[in-house]
Amino acid sequence: MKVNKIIFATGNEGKMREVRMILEDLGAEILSLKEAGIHVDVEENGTTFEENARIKATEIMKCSGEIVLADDSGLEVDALDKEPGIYSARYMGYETSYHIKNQNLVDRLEGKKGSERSARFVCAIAAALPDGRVLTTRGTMEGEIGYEEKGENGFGYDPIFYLPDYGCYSGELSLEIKNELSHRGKALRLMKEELRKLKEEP
Ligand code: ITT
Repeated sequence: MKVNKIIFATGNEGKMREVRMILEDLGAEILSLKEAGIHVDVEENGTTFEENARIKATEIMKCSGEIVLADDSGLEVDALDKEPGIYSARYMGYETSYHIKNQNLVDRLEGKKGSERSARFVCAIAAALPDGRVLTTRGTMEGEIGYEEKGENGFGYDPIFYLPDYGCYSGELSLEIKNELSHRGKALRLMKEELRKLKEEP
């Protein structure tokens, strides 16, 4: 099967930077929605990360006819019943700045220490193929919610996500290191293997 053009269905530039770097050696052209000239707003009304990724990828595949990858990702905070979870982008409203969202999560964990602040980033990736098949992969990155924002890199909740094993915040990681450790990096590398297998198919 030909795998020379892939659309990654996201409007998030931070994600796109990570994706391009990881899929670079697949030898395929990777286009964002904007670059592919697609302007559809897909309603992510699933109840799991996987379901949302499948909905998004399938919808965009139908209007483009190309292989489409989509991810759904988010932050699960254990002490908050895994909030914001699949609502991570919508948490406190799409227009609310991450500075405010991050401070709100820190405030809600007041009085909690160490492992009581445990959290993880989750990423599910779906690939919708023109022949109707949909493949999914998942990756996670474990950590804790810190006490204040740190670091200028990354996006979203990266500045409050502390990695105890590395003694730093996700917002302090270079793109290269974040891609090695992150939920999206792990899920994408698994998906890259699936895409390599597809390339072998007649
Ligand atoms: P698209 O739907 O267009 O891809 P989005 O930002 O809405 O963009 P999601 O629905 O997957 O993407 O929401 C994921 C949210 O979870 C994202 O906006 C961040 O708030 C958070 N998030 C996911 N991965 C993250 C990461 O690597 N670093 C920081 N925050 C992340």
